[in-house]
Amino acid sequence: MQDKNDVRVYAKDRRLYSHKGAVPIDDIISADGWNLTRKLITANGTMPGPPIFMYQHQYITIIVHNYLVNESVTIHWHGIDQLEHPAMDGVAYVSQCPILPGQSFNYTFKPRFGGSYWYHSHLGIQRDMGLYGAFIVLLKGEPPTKQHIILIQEWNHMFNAVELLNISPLPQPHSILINGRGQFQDIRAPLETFNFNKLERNLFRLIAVGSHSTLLFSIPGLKLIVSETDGFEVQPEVVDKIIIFPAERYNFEIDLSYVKDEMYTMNVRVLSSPNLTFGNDIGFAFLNVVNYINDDSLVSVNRRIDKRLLVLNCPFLTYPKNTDFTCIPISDLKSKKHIDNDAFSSEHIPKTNEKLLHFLNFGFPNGHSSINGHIYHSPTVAPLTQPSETDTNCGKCDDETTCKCSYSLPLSSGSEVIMVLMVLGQGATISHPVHMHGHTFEVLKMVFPTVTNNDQFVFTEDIQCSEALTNSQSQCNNAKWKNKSWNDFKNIPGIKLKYPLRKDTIVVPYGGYVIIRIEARNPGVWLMHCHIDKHMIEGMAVMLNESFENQHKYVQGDLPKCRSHLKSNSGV
Ligand SMILES: [Cu+2]
Repeated sequence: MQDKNDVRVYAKDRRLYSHKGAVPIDDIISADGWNLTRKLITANGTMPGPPIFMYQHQYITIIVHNYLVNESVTIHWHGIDQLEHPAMDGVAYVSQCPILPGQSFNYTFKPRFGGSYWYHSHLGIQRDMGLYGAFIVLLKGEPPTKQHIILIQEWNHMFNAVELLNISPLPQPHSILINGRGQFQDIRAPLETFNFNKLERNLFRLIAVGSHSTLLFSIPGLKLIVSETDGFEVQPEVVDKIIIFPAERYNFEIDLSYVKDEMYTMNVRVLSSPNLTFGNDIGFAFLNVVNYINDDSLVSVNRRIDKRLLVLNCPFLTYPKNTDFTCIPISDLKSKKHIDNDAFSSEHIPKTNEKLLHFLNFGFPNGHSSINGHIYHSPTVAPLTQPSETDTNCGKCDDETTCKCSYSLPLSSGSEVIMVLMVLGQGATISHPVHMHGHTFEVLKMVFPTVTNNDQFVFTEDIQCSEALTNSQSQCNNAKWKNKSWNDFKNIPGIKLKYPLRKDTIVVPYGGYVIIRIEARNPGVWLMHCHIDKHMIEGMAVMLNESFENQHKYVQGDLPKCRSHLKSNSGV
């Protein structure tokens, strides 16, 4: 560590010092206290960047100035669906051209739903270098609430995060940071402390901002009442631990009946895919209870009666190699209220009778990071603003052949779109956290692999990958339902059309699938991708080209254009 004048700083007893004496901990990005430096890219000089708070239904303008000398940048507002504002989505070479060094970009948009969101760079691997922060949309009329933002991420000591792209498999992190602070081994670096006042309403907003690790979060001794995920309220669920995949968010309150007058720790550990085996906790923060009162009447909701530990969001139903975890799949959560799809749609884009069904398989057929065998190749223009210059030809891909191209799925205006997201076939290795831009989607059903007594995963057989090959032999690039009647999703047993969960990032279980639904009534080009940075950069992405004929109505004409220049001007 070093200060702004390059003076060496070290951590001791949760404080920071240089040879001149004590250093204010807010002046230094101390991370996990490790002695050497790392290259960071930050917003306004801090990691995390400054939190942004606003109320729903307000317009917000954020002007991003790129003061970097060597790098372009964009900022994505993760979870904001940018209805009728597709050019504000902040995805380089999809919704806009990168902001070049010295240039600026005005992001103006209007979030409609209160909730926990976050912002991050959507170019290269800058998010892993520190370019992220919380983006909180408050509900109008919300009771006074103490807001606690918990940004968690894994932390590695390589000087430049770009090195992550050259390492396979991805390395185990050295530590986990909570709001930019953690501890490496026995270095007692400063940690984040949350002051919990029992006399106030306290809302915790857990946001996974890391690059690739699946994390297990808990506050030992306390029960967490989960009330929201990805910006949408759910019927409260009391759990002991939350599994959180990159880019997911969970809001929770603490069941007050368990709170004693003491200092608690928040603990985070890494789960190794696909079995989610774990080692010790390597991420920590303090929860300091103030204004303690002893009141046994403070039980907030009915709890499941279970002596085992309740773990939310397992990508399977039975936890392998573990006897005291009871899994609560995320699909067990129900939305708190029914929200009609019209609320997520442009009123200018009428619903049609067209129904689309897409199977999307996330994996590594023949080792290639891809969706349906399409290794995503980023265009060198922004397809939203330069559609005629975008080449989305994927003609060389077929059922059992991977190819590299700018994979794009047309979603016709007003159609109802069912997607079956899956991890099957010969390229299935782990579960993938999949994020859709431009929408939140309804989660209609999740199907998990069966975990046998000796911890083998038996994959679902609901889906047929190929006519000629078995599912495990096939790349599964062109899947279909085994039972043809399921092509009408209403015939699928267990489909949840009442109070379905709404999310923008969901784990697609290794050996299973997720059925989601959207209506194609938000014109734009929206990226859908695995939120493990390395997987996305290597090709696990697809553009949703939604309501193409209407896109130009929502794209201002004066947005910058970008392209390569390859022709010779000299006529040679
Ligand atoms: Cu992935």
